[in-house]
Amino acid sequence: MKALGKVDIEGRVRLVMEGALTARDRVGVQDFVLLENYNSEAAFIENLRRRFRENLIYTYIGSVLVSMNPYKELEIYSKQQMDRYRGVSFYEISPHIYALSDNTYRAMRTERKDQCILISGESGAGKTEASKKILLYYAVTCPTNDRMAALGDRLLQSNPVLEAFGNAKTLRNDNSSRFGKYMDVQFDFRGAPVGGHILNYLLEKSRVVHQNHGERNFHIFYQLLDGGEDDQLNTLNLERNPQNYRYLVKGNCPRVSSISDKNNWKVVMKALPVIGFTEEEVFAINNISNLARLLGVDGSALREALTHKKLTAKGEEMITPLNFEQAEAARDALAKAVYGRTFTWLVEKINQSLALKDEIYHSSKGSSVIGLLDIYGFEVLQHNSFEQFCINYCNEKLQQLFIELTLRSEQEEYETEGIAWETVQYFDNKIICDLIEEKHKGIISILDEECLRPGETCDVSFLEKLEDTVGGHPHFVTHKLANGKTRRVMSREEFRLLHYAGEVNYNVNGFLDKNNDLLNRNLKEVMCQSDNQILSHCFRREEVIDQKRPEMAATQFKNSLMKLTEILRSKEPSYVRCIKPNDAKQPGRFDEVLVRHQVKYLGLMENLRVRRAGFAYRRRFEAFLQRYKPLCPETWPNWHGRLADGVLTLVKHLGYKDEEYKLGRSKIFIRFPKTLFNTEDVLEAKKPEIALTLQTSWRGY
Ligand code: AD9
Ligand code: MG
Repeated sequence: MKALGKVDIEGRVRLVMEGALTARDRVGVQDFVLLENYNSEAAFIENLRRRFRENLIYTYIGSVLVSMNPYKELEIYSKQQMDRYRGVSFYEISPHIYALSDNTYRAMRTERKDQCILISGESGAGKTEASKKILLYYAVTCPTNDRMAALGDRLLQSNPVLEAFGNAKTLRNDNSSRFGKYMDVQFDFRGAPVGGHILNYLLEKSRVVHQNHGERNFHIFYQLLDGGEDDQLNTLNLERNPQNYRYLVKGNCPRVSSISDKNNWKVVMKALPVIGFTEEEVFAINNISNLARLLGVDGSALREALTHKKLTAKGEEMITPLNFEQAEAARDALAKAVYGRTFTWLVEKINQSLALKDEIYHSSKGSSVIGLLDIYGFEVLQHNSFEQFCINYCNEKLQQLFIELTLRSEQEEYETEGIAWETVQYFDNKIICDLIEEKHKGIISILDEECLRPGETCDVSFLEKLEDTVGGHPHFVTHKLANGKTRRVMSREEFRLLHYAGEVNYNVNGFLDKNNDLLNRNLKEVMCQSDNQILSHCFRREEVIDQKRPEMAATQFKNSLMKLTEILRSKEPSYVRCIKPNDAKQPGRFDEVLVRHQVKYLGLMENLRVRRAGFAYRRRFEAFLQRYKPLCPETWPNWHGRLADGVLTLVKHLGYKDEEYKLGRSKIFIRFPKTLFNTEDVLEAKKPEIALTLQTSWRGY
């Protein structure tokens, strides 16, 4: 393929691959709105496949970026590539995560409106990688001075630290995020990044004490054992082999070929001081990695607390011994609490380091924000539990927001342009969100009630309660209700939700405990006396004295999601929809069944239908004229009248029929891709005649 110098719409010379200009058939269309048959899922998937084969992993649906995980390093993320995308209009150049990053940034600067980028997709689809690329783009391309450069560094360095503590190897992804993350990057009036803030969502704490076969505990444990200095391990009384630890041995998977724990340990240890952790804090963090020992608390008090339960009944304290299982459960609860709270502390510390400094804050009036959401994707495992229930509920909420916002923005665009809106049929998943979250009647409320109800409650009584209350709901099924009607056999301990993304069976075992998330009071008492500075920060005396019950886990999560949707609603959204090509984590493999499933549940066909409601393609008058004016003697070389009149003269000359297009206030809307392709072909054919150095093509690559 030969590189040619081309002039783009803004008159700058760019390099374009010659072959790509004539390769629509080989590499598909770069925007799904240009598919002839936009209702055909097969055509959609074929387009994805062609592009994937050519390593073209990005494709648009209008302004939404669809990203395929290539499972290999592509040479498309260099500084030169970043420069290519700076200040360039979205559709004038091949689709890229940098184009979306740049576009969002420019929208923030010119419209002075807060932005957010929502990244979704199933586990292993490439969400975290995408969010890192966006952050890198801003860190490299935004204006900065020395002080700000340090901030960019801290933003980037927070990633390996959070990943060490919050990510783990799962069957689906060797580096799976086990927490949700929303990060705000704040920019000053000059467009320089000046601050950041992270909100974290529901860490999967149960992983600390249990891992499924082939999975691991959080990366940090293996990093410490593999990468820690001998002295360090001696002080902590640790040995290198992870298989010797109860909490690390369950998945029987101490090593992962794609991961170097030793190197990652070095990266984390380097990153911690950059983010502002003191030496003592770094040491204290290491201590926590050694959960079984060295909690910095009095040994006998801990033993007592782990084997006895303290209850207050009618104002009197009673101490009862625990049986073996109860004591094990108490130990696990303690480990989970310690890890979970340490993680929260870590995020707080990172936030302090990223916080907008006072003096910058006051000088940055009119500053704006870009928020980045990288949250765990929809999960269907062999056994789905409370964690999957929360994760999938979260995805359900985000899908609802996505549909609502894309529809709204389309309608608004039509309104602004003065073009009649044609109603689109789509599935509104609000009904499923309600089933889960509705006050008093939803699954979460019923779960809370069951946790609080005095007397004998258990997971099965929760299931029965569900059957009584939401049994008639069209998206809810259990063994009893199924009545032999379902295809898949269900056990008596499961309920099934018909999510927008597909059916998932949840096993109720452990739901009550996980929702309660309680730590015995005497364990809390011991912990708040810890002389480890992090733990004494995480376990406060007030908590022991205050008898009020904190909110249950699912309700806490529900409330934090409500807040998150409010934040997102207040900003201008952009979307990255990630797709995983195969389950084997291999490059070059395109598993059609798997891809089709994701296209379905990401609602991409729906998205395309909304985007195509009536019109395939729209373009601002000046851009349209600039590109096609050589095709009409009256508009060539320049049109001096009103832009709309120029466009009208041009399309009349080209023979557009009335039903093929509409003129809005500032844009032309074209109904069929064919019309546009024909015009492109005319332009191509006329090229030698008009002796024009062709502008960058928008199609086909
Ligand atoms: V999960 O819901 O946190 O389990 P993610 O975040 O969607 O999941 P992640 O970004 O971690 O997936 O990607 C999984 C792996 O795919 C990465 O570790 C890379 O090995 C690979 N990947 C993803 N995107 C790219 C890419 N753009 N280029 C190269 C990639 N490799
Ligand atoms: Mg991730």
